[in-house]
Amino acid sequence: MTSTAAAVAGILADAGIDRVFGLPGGEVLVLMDELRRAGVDFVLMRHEANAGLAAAVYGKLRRQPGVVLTTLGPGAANLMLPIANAYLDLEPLLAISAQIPDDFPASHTHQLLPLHDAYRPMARYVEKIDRANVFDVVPQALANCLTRPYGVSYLTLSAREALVPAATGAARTVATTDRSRDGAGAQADALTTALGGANRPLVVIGLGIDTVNSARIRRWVSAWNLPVAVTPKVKGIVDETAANFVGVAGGMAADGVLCDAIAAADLVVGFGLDPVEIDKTWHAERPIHWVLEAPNAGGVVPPGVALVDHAALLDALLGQAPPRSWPAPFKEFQDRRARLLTDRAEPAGTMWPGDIVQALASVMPAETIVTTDVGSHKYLFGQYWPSREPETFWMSNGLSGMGYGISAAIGAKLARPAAPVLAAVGDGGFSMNAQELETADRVGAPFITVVLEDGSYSLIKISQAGKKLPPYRTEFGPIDTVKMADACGVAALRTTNPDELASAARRAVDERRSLVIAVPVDDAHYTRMF
Ligand SMILES: Cc1ncc(C[n+]2csc(CCOP(=O)(O)OP(=O)(O)O)c2C)c(N)n1
Repeated sequence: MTSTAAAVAGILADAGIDRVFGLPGGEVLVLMDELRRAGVDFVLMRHEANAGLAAAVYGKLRRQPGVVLTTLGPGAANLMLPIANAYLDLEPLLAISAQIPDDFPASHTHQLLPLHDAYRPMARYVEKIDRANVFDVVPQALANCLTRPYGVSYLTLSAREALVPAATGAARTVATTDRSRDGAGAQADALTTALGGANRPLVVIGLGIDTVNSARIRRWVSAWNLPVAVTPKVKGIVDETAANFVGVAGGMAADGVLCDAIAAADLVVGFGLDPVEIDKTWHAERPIHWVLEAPNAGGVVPPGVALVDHAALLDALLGQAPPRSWPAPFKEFQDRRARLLTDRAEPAGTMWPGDIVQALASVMPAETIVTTDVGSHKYLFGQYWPSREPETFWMSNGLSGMGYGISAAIGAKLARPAAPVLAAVGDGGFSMNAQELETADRVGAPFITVVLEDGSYSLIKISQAGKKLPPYRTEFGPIDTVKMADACGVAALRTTNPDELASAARRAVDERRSLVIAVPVDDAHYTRMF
């Protein structure tokens, strides 16, 4: 007889899930053991939120749901951040937690939380697994995560039900939504006509593009020499070192320049553009020629827009000659953007933030996966890290939740063991989950962490000053980054010398080992770039 827990484990293993991330409690031990027996590794982390964030990145890179498993009550409550993140950052996440069995006495309220009610608004599929429904519910949950836009499924399984024999059956086959191939030719013609009438067109590529179409969209924007911008979460979909790259739109450094460029465009093509990444309202205030393959976050499709298969549309465009040429209409904005990085203030005892990006970019291979946490450093790396390959840049931007950088680095390194991984984090975010450095080493996921030390929640401090409020409680005392890394068993150094930063990072890549590099920065310098 197969227990319900064994059935869950078998379905996940058959679906190609080889790792589940989490932190256990007594109520999930049986399921964990069944996962082990099914050949699914349990990646033991030090906080459920970090486990969920890592799982989602791992899953998205492998084009399957990331799976996180927690106990009931507090462990399940700690899933709020990764579920919210996967919901707004469109990452495929299957979260499973334990729950109090239904037949416990009503007076048993210990650790009882309304988990389904808590997560239903963000998860598109929420169910309680039981012996009778397991072969239906688990495949449905997996398929829902991969239905675009990617998202969250949430399942509970009580420790009691886990042990009960499952009803006999086989896992149901559930298809994810297919893309309509209709209308690609007509939409290609409409876009060509619109471009033919534009002097300053700007293609803004967003989170709604599938990276399988990276080669096609690169060919198109380069063959037609179209000016192109991207939103942060699709950095690398086009080569950001190419001459037609205008910048990263969506609240990063130099946002004023990008907003000015968008305002100066006489045609904005929103290619998979999802406003979930945009913190201003230009997406609603100016006409956009939408080219969407799937609904945007929250299931939104702009009025009158028909979804279209991007591959078919790009193939149709590639079969045509460009309707005209556009000789660098955004050069002035590209120059302004570049100057903000290089017009350096003279740092005293710190490193110019722009030097950090440039030093690291000069030595890290193009296939390096960069993750960031949330704060000023995200704005810096989001705008200026020169992403060259798809799926090589990961940040929380729909939610913008701190704690992402190190967790995402673990998920990314496990998914792409051959690629160097670099996490750029602030000292505030680092102190939220630096303990996962021990996890990374233990599970064989070494990466480089660069901690930009400014002794403050600098993005918030800058915002405080911008609102003309007095500085108040946005600075914190020092925690020695080097000692924290050392305590987790990871080598570390501190430097304000760009050459030393670059050579230390390169050595760690060559030696395939973890390294933490603390870099003192002056938070006032960020304001020159924002
Ligand atoms: C979980 C969470 N809490 C609070 C915030 C608000 N917030 C955004 S940026 C930021 C400052 C981050 O400080 P740090 O990690 O040191 O990075 P820095 O801004 O200094 O680069 C804060 C508190 C958030 N985005 N996420």
